[in-house]
Amino acid sequence: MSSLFPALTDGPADRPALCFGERSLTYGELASAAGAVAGGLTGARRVAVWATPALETAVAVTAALVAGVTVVPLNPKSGEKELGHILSDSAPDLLLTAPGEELPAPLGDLPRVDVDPAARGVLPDDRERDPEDPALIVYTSGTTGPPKGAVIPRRAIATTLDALADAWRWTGDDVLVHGLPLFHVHGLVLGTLGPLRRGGSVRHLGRFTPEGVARELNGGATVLFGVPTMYHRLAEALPDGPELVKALAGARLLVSGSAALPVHDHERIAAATGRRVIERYGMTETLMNTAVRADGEARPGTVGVPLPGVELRLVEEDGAPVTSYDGETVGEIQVRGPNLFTEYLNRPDATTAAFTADGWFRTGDMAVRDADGYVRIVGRKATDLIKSGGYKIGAGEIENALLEHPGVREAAVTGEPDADLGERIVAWVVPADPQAPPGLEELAGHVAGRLAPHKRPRVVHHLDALPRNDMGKIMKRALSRG
Ligand code: MCA
Ligand code: AMP
Repeated sequence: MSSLFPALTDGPADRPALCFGERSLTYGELASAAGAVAGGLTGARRVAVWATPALETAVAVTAALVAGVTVVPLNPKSGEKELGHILSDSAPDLLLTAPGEELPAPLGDLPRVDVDPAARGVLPDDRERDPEDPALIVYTSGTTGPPKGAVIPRRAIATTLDALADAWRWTGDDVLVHGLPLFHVHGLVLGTLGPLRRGGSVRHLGRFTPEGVARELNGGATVLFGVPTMYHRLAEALPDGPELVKALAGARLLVSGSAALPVHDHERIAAATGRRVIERYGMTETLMNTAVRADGEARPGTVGVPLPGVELRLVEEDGAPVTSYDGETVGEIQVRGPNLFTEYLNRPDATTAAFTADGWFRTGDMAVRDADGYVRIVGRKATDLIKSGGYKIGAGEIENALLEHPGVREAAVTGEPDADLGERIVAWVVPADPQAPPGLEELAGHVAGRLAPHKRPRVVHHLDALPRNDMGKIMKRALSRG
């Protein structure tokens, strides 16, 4: 396999690579800084990275990947329970972090390496590394239990980024802007490793704001990546933002992903700017599966066509593949191809269950296909998976955290539509003491502190009992209907 990032060694050294606020690195500087970090990784097999939206995170991940060391990106807002699970499951040898970060207790004795973007070293040669070697372990929620670590090999990263380059004519001349977190595939693989593989540059906003997007797109950035919540906030800001209108109108590509972009937001942006946002569809386990191509029709409500190398089929309840592209027959999306992960770490049971006997990955997403092959996602198989702000959140994980609160006797969690977040997390709680039920602030703080702030409930309902069927199973549909 060729190098993951050829531009680190082959391209002009003075070409801009990374920009986080006031701090930036050229390819020459990044190669040197990553070389210095890589020099400190001798003997390490797997490292955790404290993935703040900062230059150090990008340097740390680049260094580890070039050195052939697997990266476990950590959400720096993870609560103790979530962090404890990820650390014991992935057992990293070291933690890479920006200097000065105060780290929470579960990181305890893990040896710490402070990343210095100004350090100088010699970059290792990664051209002979095995494409099947694990590059990243990204934790992703399921319907029940704690998050699972998806093991993503080097070839999946190279394949997906090259397929997107083909679909979007993405080149080293592109300057990408985004404000996505760096501990998930969207912001890390697509948003950071993507520009580096192309030899282009990324400008990270640190924190997403419509003003930041306008500033960067008006200042030379060409492509924007975001989750639908970000596009919703852009749509809201457009009526009072002539600079933003100009910025979006002038961009080469506006790309949304991680959840469905509501047609209403799509149309508002199109009406105000004359530009259509295009969608692509992926998963932590599969990286990218489909995309609306740069030269294709940006049809609202569709995620485009399968990317080069990706086999995609729809399968009916009885396992029979859907054969008609009629825009109506619904089936589960199953995919196969070099973009897929290898396994869930330490979870052979879950890995086996995720694939069919002939190697198709079951996405759990339900879709139809139009006559010309465009895929439209219409729903999800599991009601216990919630997409909020583009984050996938398992209901079971939050229920377990709520049950650990002394004021909670029983708990059920559902998602309900939210114009900004797509879905918001709703907790249905039977209090231990009906006279003193724990309120929203209390329970939100409890979940945020144990798991992560984006997993906190936004609404809490108190009930005398949860609706259950004859088997004792909670009837969530009855809850959502009120
Ligand atoms: C509020 N906050 C709290 C609490 N209440 N913190 C602790 N305890 C509480 N009780 C804080 C939050 O931490 C945050 O702090 C601030 O209040 C506001 O938070 P919030 O309302 O939750 O949202 P937001 O900050 O406005 O976030 C919206 C967002 C975010 C920016 C759109 O949801 C986001 O970044 N989404 C991206 C998700 C993503 O990348 N998904 C990719 C996975 P503070 O202000 O300090 O931060 S999917 C994927 O990778 C696949 C492959 C794909 O297809 O892409
Ligand atoms: P995650 O496991 O966090 O990587 O999230 C993957 C899930 O996000 C997929 O299974 C889909 O349900 C959803 N998703 C990603 N992109 C899109 C999109 N463009 N439209 C609708 N859903 C999407």
